[in-house]
Amino acid sequence: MDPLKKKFFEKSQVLMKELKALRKEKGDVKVGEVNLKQVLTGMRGVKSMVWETSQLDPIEGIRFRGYSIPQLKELLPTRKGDSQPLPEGLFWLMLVDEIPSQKDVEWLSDEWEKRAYIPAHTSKVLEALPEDTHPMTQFNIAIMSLQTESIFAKRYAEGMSKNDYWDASYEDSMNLIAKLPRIAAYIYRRSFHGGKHIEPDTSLDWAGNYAHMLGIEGADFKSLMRLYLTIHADHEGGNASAHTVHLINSTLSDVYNSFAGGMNSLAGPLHGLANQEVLKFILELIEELGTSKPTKEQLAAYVQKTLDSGKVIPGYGHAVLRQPDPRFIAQKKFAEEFIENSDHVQIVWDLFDVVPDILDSLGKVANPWPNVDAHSGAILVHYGLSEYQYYTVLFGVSRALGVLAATTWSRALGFSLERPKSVTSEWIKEFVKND
Ligand code: FCX
Repeated sequence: MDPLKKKFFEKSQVLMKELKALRKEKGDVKVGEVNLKQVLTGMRGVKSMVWETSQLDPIEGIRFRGYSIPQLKELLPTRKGDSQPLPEGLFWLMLVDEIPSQKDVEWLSDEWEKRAYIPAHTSKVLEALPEDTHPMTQFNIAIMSLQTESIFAKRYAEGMSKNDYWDASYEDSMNLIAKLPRIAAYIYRRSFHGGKHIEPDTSLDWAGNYAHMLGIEGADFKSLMRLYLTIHADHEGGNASAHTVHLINSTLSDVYNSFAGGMNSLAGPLHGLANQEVLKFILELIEELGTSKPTKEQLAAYVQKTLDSGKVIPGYGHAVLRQPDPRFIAQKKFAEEFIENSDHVQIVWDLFDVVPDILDSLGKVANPWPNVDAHSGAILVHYGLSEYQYYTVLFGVSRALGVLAATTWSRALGFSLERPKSVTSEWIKEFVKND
């Protein structure tokens, strides 16, 4: 058994027994109440699932196994000569709740490299699609085509014991994570660079190699990708993509089916597609205002006009957060350190000064602050990755780390098929009649 899997097995066995006992002894303890507003507005705040890998606080933002993003930047191993954390380290932490050593992350980089093989039919499936198919659609189709490789599905068909679900799920998760940068880079090169693909550099780490295969060279972009793929990895279990993965996987559908479903959630503009929408918004405002150096007054008027036309301001607001997103702040810090004289970055910073007051003035927006998607596009454009239709794929590659670590836990802990209760509006009217 590999060292990560062994650690996971030992830890998950202990927790599985604890949770079993808790369910038996304290199963009737109430963990919260649900009001009608929560039923009518997307179940906000209803505690209804266990997600080991991270937890979101409205004010502090995300904590991965208790560590904030600034703490992770200090604690997680980096590649020699680089300042940004390696996503391998975050995956290790999320899976086994331990900060890994340098040797551990090097082992994981090598392990993913060994598992990165893409079957020939995946490129054939992609090549059958029109080149202008949205990259997220291609990403999903490619993931689904990889389902032929599922160890879980194969072993289930052979009669696998439920005690082994976690094992097959771990293997599928490791394999899928290993393959994602290759299929994601393939999609980028086929969509935007005439299918001129770039061979992987196996001496690089997972994120560095992805940056290389995208065709954007330079140490700073590799550094950015390490940070990007770390900070987008997980946002507890209730967000739409994570929850979709959790729901699908609860049916014992394998990791490939589950992750593809999650990516379909991420492809929505209120969720992961917001990163493409933000850059589109910035490019359109530059076009309409006729300048790439608009004043804050011009920006404010443009934002107001966007709201008046019944649209949202992409990259602002959040279902849980009530402060500027620490993932936005981490990207801002990166831009301050690495990028000089970018009009796009300056617009992002000026919007940060202008948008919250305007959203607040509407009197209905729960969180007027920027989220993770408000910043990424402007930095990517600086390094030459300007095709914004691709941005959500980057988010998706990263999101695999969190949701697949969490899914491995779900199978080890033996979580049940998810099945909440729905009601009709007729039932609601009747229920509240005498209140
Ligand atoms: N611009 C304009 N209006 C906004 C807004 C924004 N950025 N954010 C919220 N509102 C509006 C809502 O549309 C809603 O209006 P309504 O009552 O007329 O329907 C009202 O404010 C209350 O919504 P609120 O409770 O604040 O927010 P929700 O929890 O319902 O929705 C999202 C949260 C993120 C969906 C919302 O803020 C939004 O649409 N933001 C823009 C899209 C975006 O950036 N999404 C990315 C989010 C995230 F980071 C990610 O998943 O990647």
